Amino acid sequence: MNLDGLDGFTIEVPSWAYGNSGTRFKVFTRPGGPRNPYEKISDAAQVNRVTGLANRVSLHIPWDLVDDWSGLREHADRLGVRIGAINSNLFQDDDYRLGSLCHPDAAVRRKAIDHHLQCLDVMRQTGSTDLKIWLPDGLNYAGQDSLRGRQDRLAESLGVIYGAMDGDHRMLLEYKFFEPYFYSMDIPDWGTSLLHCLALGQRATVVLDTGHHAPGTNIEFIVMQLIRQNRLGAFDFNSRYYADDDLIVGSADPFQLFRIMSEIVAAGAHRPESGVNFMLDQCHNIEEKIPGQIRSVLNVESALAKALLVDQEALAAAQRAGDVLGAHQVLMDAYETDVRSALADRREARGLPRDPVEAFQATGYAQSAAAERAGGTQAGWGA
Ligand code: RM4
Ligand code: MN
Repeated sequence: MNLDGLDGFTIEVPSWAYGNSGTRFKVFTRPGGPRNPYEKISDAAQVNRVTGLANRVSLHIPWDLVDDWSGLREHADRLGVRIGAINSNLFQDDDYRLGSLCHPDAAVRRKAIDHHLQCLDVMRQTGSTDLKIWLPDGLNYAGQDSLRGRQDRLAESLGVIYGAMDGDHRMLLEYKFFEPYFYSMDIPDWGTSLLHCLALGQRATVVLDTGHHAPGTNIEFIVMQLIRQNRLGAFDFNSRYYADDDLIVGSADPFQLFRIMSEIVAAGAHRPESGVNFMLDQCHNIEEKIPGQIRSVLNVESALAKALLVDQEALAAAQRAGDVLGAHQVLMDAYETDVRSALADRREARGLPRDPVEAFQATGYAQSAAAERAGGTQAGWGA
């Protein structure tokens, strides 16, 4: 089984997956939860240690602000990981009730822009090159504000942020079709995100969060189209049944994940030089967090491995011949291949444990963290 295409493939993990999280009704705490960004990075590094696949950690600002960035950077270095995308936060301030970058009041827009300038500074301090923006702006009622006026304000605000970026910085612009507002979001879909990116310039790219679409949306089509335009900057992987469920990627619909990875492989976008940042954006509310992240990383690896097995020549031949069932069969043959032992062999050959979850449990890390971190204030979703 040729899985060479996995060489160099990595997945970025989010700092917020390790802190306490919960539902809209209850944030659950568990012993050993990280109390600060250093401990979040320590937890994240465990995922890389047993999978060899996750050497970057995304930060969320201001949740992960520290006084000494070089200290945090060295801490990450020592643990074999580095700081990845810097995520801004436009959804936890009273001033943003009616929006942030789209707000009707120029002073609020300025505040939101300034927050991004702060994020750019964090990038300079941490060596990060990706500024990730999820815009929570939107309307709950028709007539509440001008739909068009808000797009104009957004374009202007993004232009200021883009203009402040360094030459090696990228803007990653996320879309989401509903929530926290329900009549209209200001970046509800990939088309809107892409239009803003095209207007901004080459270094503005779209983030596709797999949980941010209406049920039934053909996500792999969007993946194909964005790659075709050279504007797929990043993935936020997770799974959904109903809304933005943020469950473990590949748990709800592994076949969808395979179809997405097949479009990635068909375009060669799994290779590091493609510039697509494969990230997780998940919360582990009821399951253990570090094992949940390990499982997630392995699910993406497994879907990619299967996608690499697609016989591209046979597929193209069947498509040329109009052989509908034959072409479909080529995909299904790859999807139905059991890649588990081949992946375990590959891990072993690279000095990694065959079963990463089991290996993590055997380290006793969770128990030591629970003992060492007792008594402090745990970082929650938003702290
Ligand atoms: C949003 C979006 C962003 C994430 C926040 C916490 O729904 O997916 O990527 O940063 O949640
Ligand atoms: Mn996301």
